[in-house]
Amino acid sequence: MTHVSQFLGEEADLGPEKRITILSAPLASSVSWLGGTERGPQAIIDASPALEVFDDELLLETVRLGIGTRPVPDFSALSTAEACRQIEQSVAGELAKGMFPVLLGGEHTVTVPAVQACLAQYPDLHVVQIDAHLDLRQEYEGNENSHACVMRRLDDLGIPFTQIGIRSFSKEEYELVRSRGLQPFFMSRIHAEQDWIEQVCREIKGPVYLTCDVDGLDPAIMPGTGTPEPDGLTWRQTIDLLRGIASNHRIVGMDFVEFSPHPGAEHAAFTVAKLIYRTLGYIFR
Ligand SMILES: [Mn+2]
Repeated sequence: MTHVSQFLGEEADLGPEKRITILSAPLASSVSWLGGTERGPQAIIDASPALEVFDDELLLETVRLGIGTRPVPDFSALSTAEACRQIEQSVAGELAKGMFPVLLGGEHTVTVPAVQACLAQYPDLHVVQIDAHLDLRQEYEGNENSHACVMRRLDDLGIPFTQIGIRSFSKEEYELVRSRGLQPFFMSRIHAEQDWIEQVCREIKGPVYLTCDVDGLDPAIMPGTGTPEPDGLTWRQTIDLLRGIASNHRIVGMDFVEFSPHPGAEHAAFTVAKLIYRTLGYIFR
């Protein structure tokens, strides 16, 4: 199969002056159940030319903002630490050029170096996490850099965060939430409180780094992930949330992680591509 080299394919050329960079981070070193996240970025890029560049909600051609795509690197021979070093450097490089970085994972671990790069530029950064999981473990299977620990590592850096779509966690993680007085947006809370999006927006104080673990979405629309959990966010809930955040706050960088292509569920890659495209439209309109 020949791969597409840029997000949106040839139609990306409709935006000659690039302001947005799609970066790929195909890291897959800490797989919990179903693998394949190393193939995630390319699968999202391959599905993206099927998008209609005229956004059906925003009624504009977001592509004209200028969306560039960097080549997908090969991380298979790198240690996690070296891959993370390269990710931090690439994101920092894009920020220094005034570009808006969109990182495609890969496992969730890639968020840590991307956030570190953004933090250097925006010291009052606030991380918004869409996810089925809290990812607050101190370590998982002996690995502190597991994808199951990513928010704990950001917490170690003292970064404030808001967690949305949560419906799977350990006793240890729940006790940490209780003892620290954290108030994640569990799915039970989202179902019970009609104004949950306003609550999310009120909680955010600084510029936003958005990390979207695609398993936050319901597996019915997002089967392409290693750890599918029932009762996830619908498409409508997800885009309403992202529209709300982008309308009220400045988003300075984002990632879409933990996507893994599964045969027979090709629509999932397209769904991630559309989610990225729609979110860019909300941010830059
Ligand atoms: Mn997750």
